[in-house]
Amino acid sequence: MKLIGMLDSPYVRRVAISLDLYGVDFVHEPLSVFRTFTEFSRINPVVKAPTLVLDDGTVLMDSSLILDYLEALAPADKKLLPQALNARARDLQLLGLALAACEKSVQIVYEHNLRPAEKLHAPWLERVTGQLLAAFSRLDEQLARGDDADLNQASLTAAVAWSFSQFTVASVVKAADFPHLQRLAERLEQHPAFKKYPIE
Ligand SMILES: N[C@@H](CCC(=O)N[C@@H](CS)C(=O)NCC(=O)O)C(=O)O
Repeated sequence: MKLIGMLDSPYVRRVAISLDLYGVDFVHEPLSVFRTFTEFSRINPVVKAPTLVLDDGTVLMDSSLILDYLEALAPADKKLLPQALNARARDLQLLGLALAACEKSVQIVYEHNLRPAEKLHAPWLERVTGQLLAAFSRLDEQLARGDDADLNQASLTAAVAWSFSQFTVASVVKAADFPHLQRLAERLEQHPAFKKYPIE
């Protein structure tokens, strides 16, 4: 398998860390959706990171769809989502919040980096910032019930989303306001799978 995309994408990073935890052999090709657009488009014409190319040539995209495939592939003792319905619903709730936080962080980054300064749209930025803070607030509240959570898909994605926000939009997302997320990420960033696939 080949994972295409750079680790400065939280979506690519959650897939890379998950692949490592599942124990799946893969090659990482850190192509940029911006700087190496043409090379990326030869693998996936839609140019979305992450892209996962399976050994039979099937091209998957969207981190959650890729992880759906990998979770199905994983043996019972390596699965990262709970099988029990209640526990699964709780983890999917956390994942929804973490992924919304990733999306809103990325939108803020794109608004600042891809648009000419005079074309920044303040009401849009304000809306997205409010959504981002709402997602992290709910996530932090949920984690308050147990930020000693095991390493699983929900906790790893929450930590990846948090670290990404601190890497890109820390002036908007103040670490002191989200102590449980900060603690969770500090702990999981020490795990070998996180260290192997750092934000860069
Ligand atoms: N929902 C998607 C989001 C992926 C995404 O937006 N990735 C960004 C990089 S962080 C990307 O491909 N950007 C290029 C583009 O959208 O044109 C996922 O979970 O994989």
